[in-house]
Amino acid sequence: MSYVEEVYAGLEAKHPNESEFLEAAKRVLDSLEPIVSAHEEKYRSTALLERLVEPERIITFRVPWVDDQGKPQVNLGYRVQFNSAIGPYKGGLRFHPSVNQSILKFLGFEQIFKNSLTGLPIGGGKGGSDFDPKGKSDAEVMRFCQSFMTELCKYIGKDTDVPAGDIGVGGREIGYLYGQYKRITGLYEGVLTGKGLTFGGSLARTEATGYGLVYITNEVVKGAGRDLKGKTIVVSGSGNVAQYAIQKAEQLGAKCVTCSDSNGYVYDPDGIKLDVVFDIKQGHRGRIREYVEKVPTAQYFEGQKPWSVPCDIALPCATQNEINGEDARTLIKNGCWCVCEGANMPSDADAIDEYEKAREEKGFLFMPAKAANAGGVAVSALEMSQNSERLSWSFDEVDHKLEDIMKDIYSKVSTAAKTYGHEGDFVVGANIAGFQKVAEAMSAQGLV
Ligand code: NDP
Ligand code: 2IT
Repeated sequence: MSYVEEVYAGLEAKHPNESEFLEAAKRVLDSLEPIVSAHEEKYRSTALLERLVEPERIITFRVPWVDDQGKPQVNLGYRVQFNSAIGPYKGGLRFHPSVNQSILKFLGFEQIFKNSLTGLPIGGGKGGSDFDPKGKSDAEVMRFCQSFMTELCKYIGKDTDVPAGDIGVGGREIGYLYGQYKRITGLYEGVLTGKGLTFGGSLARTEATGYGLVYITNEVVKGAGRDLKGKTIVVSGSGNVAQYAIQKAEQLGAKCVTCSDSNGYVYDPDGIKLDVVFDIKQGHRGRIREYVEKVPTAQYFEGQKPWSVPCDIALPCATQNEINGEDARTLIKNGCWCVCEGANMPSDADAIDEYEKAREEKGFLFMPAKAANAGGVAVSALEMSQNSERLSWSFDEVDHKLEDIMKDIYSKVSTAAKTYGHEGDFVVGANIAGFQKVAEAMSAQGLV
């Protein structure tokens, strides 16, 4: 057994029920084989990989709150502080009924390498709750957020752990969380990112993940001698990431023909009209099926995912494991030649095997989440810088920095893949390039 296989076997034995976390860890460990075998003695002698796969700490707590009927409710709250070798823990909070420790460990683990790829000084963390904001009143969401922060505030701070948004946590939730943090601690500090523009938020943070995804997609496409202009794109999701991916793709001359939510997807052959999506999702937190009421030439498919729609490029922007092997085969059969991941781990292991086969056969392009969606956390780190210097930068300044960071990530990922004998394999490239800085910092800091 190789060192990475040993570490994975140990992890599987210790956490047999954490399927999402094991899936993410396996993919990373497998990719690291070329770099680990080159430094095996050093890594083994400091138990580097054994430490890398265990969070520094996990905080779990109950979140009691009262609903609008006066009935007490209890949810679970978590913060996984995974790795602080290169900076304070940084990563989003997810509020969704599916949230559990395995999902947050997978997200926190991915975040370590993603944050390293940005080149900025941020460690890896993730948190959240099984609370479902869907269908709750603003007052209920506020009471929940206040209760969640009453406990979480003991463990976070601008130099220790800086949460942000993720699924189910947007501007509204960050506002309530920030207000409660300030009220309890008395500190007006950059403890959260994704804040409103009137209380320390950064311009372009709202757009950053979607824009960054399209900036790197543009690099991937150009790297293969192609052009984004005139290309047909299939997008899943209709939340923060999907909305701004659609906006930037259109600005760069591509046409996005789908978007979705957990109930179904819409197909608009003329190109998704973003003002309609904004109106539904930002205007009244509605369902995407309403799109066809406003745009009768579009079609709605209840209970389905958009992967059977012919396209050049797919940008999955909803959730983990939303593309399985069969979906990947369908995409490729219908002409898709590029997938860049806006969501975290949207492609399951079988889907990635399909991309890999298609890459060898016909140059299929695949950029995994930890590189492709790093623009959000990168601009979060820029928000932390602005908060520290008590200044705010212009939209263009932040947007240009974001574009440069995404270009730099593309370059790091493709160079690492090539250096370690896997040219064009961006999964290996992203994992190795993200790992290098963290491994060096962990080695330098001793057995901690
Ligand atoms: P939002 O809550 O704004 O939107 C999520 C979207 O995905 C909604 O359309 C939602 O539909 C859909 N969705 C969520 N869960 C499921 C599910 N189980 N099945 C089908 N559809 C689902 O979240 P974001 O846009 O912020 O996040 C989307 C993805 O991007 C996540 O994987 C997140 O981790 C990742 N990401 C987000 C970043 C950010 O800055 N926000 C940064 C990097 C990655 P519905 O409303 O019906 O639930
Ligand atoms: O998955 C992610 O990178 C995020 N949800 C953003 C995290 C952040 O701290 O901005």
